[in-house]
Parts: sequence; structure tokens; C-alpha cells
Amino acid sequence: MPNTKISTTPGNAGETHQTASTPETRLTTNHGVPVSDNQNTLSAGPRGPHLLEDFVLREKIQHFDHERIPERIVHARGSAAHGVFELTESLADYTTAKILTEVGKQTELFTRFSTVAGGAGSVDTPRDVRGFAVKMYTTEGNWDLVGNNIPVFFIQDAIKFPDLIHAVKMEADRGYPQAASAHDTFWDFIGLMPESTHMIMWAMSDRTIPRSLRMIEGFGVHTFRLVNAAGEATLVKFHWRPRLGTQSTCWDEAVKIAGADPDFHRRDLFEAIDAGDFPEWDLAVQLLTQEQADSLPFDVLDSTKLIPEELHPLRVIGKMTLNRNPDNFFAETEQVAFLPTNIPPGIDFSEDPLLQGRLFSYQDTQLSRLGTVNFHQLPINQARGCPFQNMQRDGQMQMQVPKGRANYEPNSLSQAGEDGGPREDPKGGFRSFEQPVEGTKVRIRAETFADHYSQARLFFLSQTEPEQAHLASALVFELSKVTMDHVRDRVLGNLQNVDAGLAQRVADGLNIKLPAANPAASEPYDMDASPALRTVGKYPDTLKGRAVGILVSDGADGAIVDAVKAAAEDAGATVKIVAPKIGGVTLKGGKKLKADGQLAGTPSVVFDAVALVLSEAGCAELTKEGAAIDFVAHAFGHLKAIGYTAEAQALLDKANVEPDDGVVDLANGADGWLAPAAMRQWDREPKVRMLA
Ligand code: HDE
Repeated sequence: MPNTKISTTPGNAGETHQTASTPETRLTTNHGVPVSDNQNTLSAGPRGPHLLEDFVLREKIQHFDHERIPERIVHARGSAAHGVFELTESLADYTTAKILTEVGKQTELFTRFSTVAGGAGSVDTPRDVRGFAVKMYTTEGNWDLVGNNIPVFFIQDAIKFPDLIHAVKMEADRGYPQAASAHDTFWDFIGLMPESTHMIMWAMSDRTIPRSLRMIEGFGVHTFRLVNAAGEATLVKFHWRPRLGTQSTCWDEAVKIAGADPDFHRRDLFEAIDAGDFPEWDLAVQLLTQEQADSLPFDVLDSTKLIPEELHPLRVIGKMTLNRNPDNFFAETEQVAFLPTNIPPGIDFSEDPLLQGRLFSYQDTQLSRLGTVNFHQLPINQARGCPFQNMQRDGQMQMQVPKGRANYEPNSLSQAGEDGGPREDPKGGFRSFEQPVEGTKVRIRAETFADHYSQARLFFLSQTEPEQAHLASALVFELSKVTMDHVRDRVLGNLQNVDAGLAQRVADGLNIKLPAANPAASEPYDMDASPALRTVGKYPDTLKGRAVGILVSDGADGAIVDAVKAAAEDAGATVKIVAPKIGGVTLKGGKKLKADGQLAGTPSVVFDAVALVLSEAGCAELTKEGAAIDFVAHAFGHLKAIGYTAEAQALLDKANVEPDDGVVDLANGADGWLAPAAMRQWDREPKVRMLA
């Protein structure tokens, strides 16, 4: 900091502090009074009681006492970044929204990813849905696309949401489990709610244990409308597609990451952006006429249904790049307030009963969370692409100073030569699509919402064999934590309607008798498999955006370390050197190599592939170190490629590593290890895990 100097201040018992002498650099109270001493409270003598008049102390402590605001009731744990959206293909035929018609225009945005069930301080890798909320600061007001990484939802009507969330969160009496769906109350609710079955298929798939927030898909979930200049509507679903592909962890790995690095996803996102490795997503749309929607065998207003891409292909129209980390976590990531009601003219809602409830909930929750009707004035929430002005006034924390006499509309003050203030814009202003609506006032669900199983079946049967095995095993894990037999039976009764084979696998995994199918409100039907619902094989295998760990020891061959590092970096990976001690190792020939991580604190779960470049003596030492054995055994168990030098054989043996295509001798260079490093070794899985 300029104009500061380091000094030892009298009375500070040898402490060294930076001090300042200019108004630009000095510490002040919240009201600008310069502070002379930030270490010692004003007291009656050096050993006497504190004085109430110490406004410096009182202000500092009082502000601290009030630092927290209520965390989000759902999606409390989140990580975010700034970025831009650039349109590549105009949708001018379908909408007037400028953000979807002005090709090449860059629109600033802020994206927050989140888990749903856990509190703000919970870990990053529980099995959970991920929130994917994007606030785009368009020239026609903010557009908040507040979605998830799964294209469907648990329930069909917003009135059930508080119950769903109460059921999944910590149980009411005991206050646990935190950030986990594997408990009685969640599965009790799910068993009683057959409409949740499709979402359960997704939730039990590897989609809910993502490798990185940079590698998740995003979905607007609901059907929205685009409205063009002629006032015609087209139905639309929004999809974000990660350019790095979708990749997940193994369940056992996710559990271990939670201990190794509770901030795994937050750190991964922050570090990637910090390194200039900006994550990107394509924005794609599925467009449907009302007639096309009416001809589908399900209702597009039902959020427990998706529209298979094979029926209505995705059309990529633009790209989001996250290119700047928040400057301040609280001011931005915590205070950002997403509102599904934020949509620019040319985009409109549908009558989806889940969306309709959300249109109320978010504004309401922000009032309790941020405490004032003026939360839209916080820098992160302010419309940036255009002015915002109206006759709303006052309220807590009013940060603007509105000018002029007119605080009402209509007014005729401009006729008197004064500024009458902003006016409505009948042409450019937001207009709702003129959807004809009539009906009787009822509380009843549409018949077209009655089929709860066909798409659950579609999802399950569209998965590859390893994905099906993971899904079945996740159900076994979760239901094994359920203590009430009748709860498990009801869930199995629902699974029977999805696929008898799946239900039997889960029952076998639990070692219980499979109950009869629950009665279905509507007979499920078969749909053509949709490979787009998979993650395995959907995106190209790549090391781009992935992390590689090289475990080294004293006496290791530096040339091999360099070769592996260079090959992995060329393939787009981030490489970290892991050593028994953080000071690093002395390589063969005497050269020093610094470590990026110490072995016990940098287990292989934080990498996508590993290499072991050891000396014989170094390896002998490591065969006595549990962290080294786990490093190798877990890499093998989590289906990762392991490159090794011949000297590392004893450690491989100790970790029970069996040779396969993913265990590669580095004697001939790193090339043979690169290809398996870019993927999981699915063939290995039956050797290391008993799957359902
Ligand atoms: Fe939310 N949801 N939600 N939700 N939701 C909130 O708003 C709600 C739903 C989603 O990073 C809350 O600001 C209701 C679906 C995300 O800040 C709250 C219903 C989808 C985020 C709320 C739903 C979402 C939230 C809590 C049933 C995917 C985090 C804090 C109709 C399409 C946004 C807040 C962020 C947050 C209500 C269902 C996504 C209470 C009533 C479906 C990504 O308003």
C-alpha cells in the first residue's frame, strides 16, 4: 500500500504494524474519523476496565456482531463468478429480446452455482442437485435464468416445495444429517410422491456428484415463451452446455473429497478463473410451436418432464464465459438476489405450476434475507445494461438520492417546465403474451400430469451400463440409511413401475424382499432411448480443465517428471507436484523440485489422473506411509489412470494395483498414459467395487 510504513507502535508489545499518514490510506471509522490505534481498546489505565466512550471499539465489534445475514433457505452453499454472454445466432424470428437478437453483443453476467440442501458452511461434494443461476445485465433489464444442473424437478406444484425441502434438510428434532438426502424423512416424502420418481433417477445418477462446477450442464427446467414483434409466441427450453464436457466423481471419491477439501468446487472454479482458464458454456434452446407441444405424449407445463433432444434438437445460439472472480464473496456471491421474475420484453413465463409459485417466492425470500425492499440497489443486483428509475421511494437502506418534485405518475410537471420523471413505454415496455385463459377456480392437477414413470424409465434405460450400476448403487446406499421398512418398501414399489430389473437390483442390494408395484395413476409407456441423457461417452474424453498429480520422492528422475508435466499441460491439464514434504525433493542429479502439495494433505481424490515418479529408496520409504498407499489405492479404486516408473512397483503392489490399460509404465514417455488419463477406466470397476 503506498504511503504506509512499517513501525513498532508504542504499547503494542513488540508487534509490527503498517501505519499510514494520508487520508487515502488511513483506517477510519464507518463515518470517516481516522483511527490512531487498531490494537488497543481505550481503557482506564493499561490494566483498567474499558471505557464506554470508545466508539472505535463499539462500532467495530457491533458491526462484526451483525456481519451475518440469514443464509438462503435452500441453495445456501454457493460459488459464483462474473462473465459475459455473447449471442452467436439471432432468434429475431421468435423474440424481440435484444439479448437474443443482437449477434455479437457482449452482455455482462454473474453466475452462481450452489448445492441445495446443505447450509452455507457445508461441503461442496454431497450427493445433491446443483443450482445454476445466471443473472444477465441486459439493455432491457436483468434477465435471471435461475436453473439447475438437472432438467426436471421433484414436484409439479410449488405448494409442495416447503414440504420437500423440510424433508430433505436436517431432521426437525435431531438437527442432522447435514447436506444429505440419505435419511428417513427425505425418502418418506419421496415414496409418498410418485411424481418425484423421474427426478430421483437423475438425483441418484452421477450428475449429482459432479467433478467440477465447470463441468455441469444447466437447465432452465420450465418451459418459457419467446414472443416476437408480431406478438406470436414460441415455447422454449433453455440449456447450458459446458465446453469442458460433463464429468462426475465416483461416490466413494466424492465422500473422500469432502474430507480432503470441503471447498473442492469453490477452489476449482476460483483457481481456474484466476489462472485465465475461463470456463465456457454454450447456450442452446429447444423451440416448439404450441401445436408441436400439444402433440407430445406429456405436458410441457409439467416440470417433471423433459423434451428429449432426439425429438426436438438443441439449437446453440450463444456462449457464456466466466472470466472474473468476485472481488468480495459477501458483497457479490452472498448478496446476489436472483428473481425468476426478472425477464426482459420478448421472453415470458408459461403456466407451469412450479414456475408460477417461484414467481412469488424469490422476491419474498430476498426481503427476509437482505432485509429491505431496496436490495435491487446493491451493486451486484443493480441493472447495469440500462437505467432503472421509477416512482418507488424510500424504504430501509435507500441508497439513491432521487431528484425533483415528481414522485408519482401520471403527473403533468413536465408541462410546467419541470422534470416530470420517467414514463411508461407502451411499445418497448414489457408486455405479457396474450394467452387466452379461462376456467373454473379449482385446486386440481391436470390429467396430463398423471404419468409419473415413463420418463423415469426413459432416463434409466438410456444410461450406459456403468451409469445404471451407479444409479442402482446410489439407491442402495441411500435406502440403506433409511431405518423404516415401510419407507423403503414404498420407494421400491415406485421403482417397480420404472423398471422391474432396477427394482430387483436395489432390493438385492438391500437384501430385502421386493414388494409389489405401487398402483400407478397412469400406465407408463416406453419411449425411444435418448443417448443425450447420458454423461458417459456424450462429450469427448479430454484432459482439458482436468488436474493431474505427480507423486515424487527424493532421487526421482527429473526428466520423467518434466516429460509427464509437459505432456499433461499440453493436453490442457493443470499439474501439481505432490511430495512427502512441502519443501519438495532432491531429484536424481541433485536438482531441487518444489512441491505444490504435501502428500497427506493432497490425496489423489483431488486429481483426475496421477503419475508416480519415484526412486527405489523413495518408494521403499513410501510403502510405509499410509497416505502414499491410499494415494495409489484410491486412484486405482476411483478408476483413474496411473502412470508409474519401474521404481514405483513396490508401492503399486502395496496398494493392490492390478495391471490394466489405465496403469501405464512411463519408461517410454508419457504418451501411453495420456489417453487413459483423459477418461475413467470403467472396465476396472467390477474389480474394485461391488455394485448393485
Ligand atoms: Fe428455487 N428457491 N424454488 N428452484 N432456487 C431459491 O431463493 C423455490 C426451484 C433455484 O444462487 C430461494 O434466493 C420454490 C426450481 C436456484 O441465489 C427460494 C420452488 C429450480 C436457487 C426458492 C423452487 C430452482 C434457488 C432461496 C418451487 C430450478 C439459488 C434463496 C416452485 C429451475 C439461487 C433464494 C442463488 C433459490 C424458492 C424450485 C433453482 C426460497 C418455491 C424448480 C438455482 O426463493
